[in-house]
Amino acid sequence: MNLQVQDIAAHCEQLPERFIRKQDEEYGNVTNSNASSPAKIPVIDVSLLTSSHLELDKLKTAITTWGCFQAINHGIEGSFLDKVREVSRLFFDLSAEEKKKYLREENDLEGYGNDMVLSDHQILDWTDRLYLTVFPKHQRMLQFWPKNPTDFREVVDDYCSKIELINQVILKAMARSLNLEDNCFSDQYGTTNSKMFARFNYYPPCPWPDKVLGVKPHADGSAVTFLLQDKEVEGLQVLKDGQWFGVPIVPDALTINVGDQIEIMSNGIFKSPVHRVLVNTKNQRITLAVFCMPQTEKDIGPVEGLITDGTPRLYKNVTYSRDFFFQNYQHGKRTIDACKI
Ligand SMILES: O=C(O)CCC(=O)C(=O)O
Repeated sequence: MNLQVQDIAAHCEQLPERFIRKQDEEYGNVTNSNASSPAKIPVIDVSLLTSSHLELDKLKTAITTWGCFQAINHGIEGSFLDKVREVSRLFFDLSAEEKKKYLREENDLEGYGNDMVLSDHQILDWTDRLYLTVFPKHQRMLQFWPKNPTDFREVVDDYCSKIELINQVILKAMARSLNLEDNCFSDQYGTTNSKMFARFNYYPPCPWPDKVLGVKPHADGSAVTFLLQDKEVEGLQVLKDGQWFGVPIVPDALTINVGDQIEIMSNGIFKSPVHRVLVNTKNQRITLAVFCMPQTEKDIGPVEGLITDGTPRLYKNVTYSRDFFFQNYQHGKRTIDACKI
């Protein structure tokens, strides 16, 4: 098992070669940011999505252009979001010895650790993670769920249940924004509830921020992703029209993005955006990404109502498994390209 990035940040005087981004890789230029342009990531009021056509139109525009938005009035109290941030921080604050109790197996994602290494050429991300399956409940691997802080499990369970409620609202709103049946996306989830993974991301300060990335450019394999940003430290950027835009911190908002599976189900109308994370020299950053998606036993594909003579089917029906996604992701490739007709 490699050293955790937190240990490298604390003890190494030289940046290990394996983290250095190459200028010639796709999107390899770490400094190519559009920091001078004000970010225009749309803000959507979730409480209006069931009643306001205007808000539905805003949602549609947001996810057909940016693929993401800042969700406000989503129903989770700011004080509870702070609690989620606190248990996440307390976990990463534990000693290295204590955290290693939750270390993932070398070839598995579940648990605590840094990038899973799949090839000698892979460039590593400047982040440590705790990766947990949350739903369905019977698939939880509780040996990886921290016992310390003592309320970690309860808080994460509660948070993810609340996220699932918002997820259902968003899936229906997406469908209505296209004049489709409310359940046309959720029907593809099958009879069981969604699958949900939580990824706690810890980015230590880095003396070489122009040489590394917190997370390499990628799009998500989920249907929908819910990101709880750090309260103070920015770092996330989204690619739009060939430019990187910083995603600002909006108090108490959740940053929501479309994943590959909704891009496929919407036959390419909604975009699963490429995004990446920059790091900085001074401040650690902690975020929590929750990935919601159908059970993998079920194939997904474009909704029939969206396929017409003028808008032919763009994607095959696929079983979008975690392994299928990560085989491409770790090599910096987009999994969705393998789904195109
Ligand atoms: O930490 C962030 O801002 C984004 C994390 C992310 O993209 C991921 O976990 O896939």
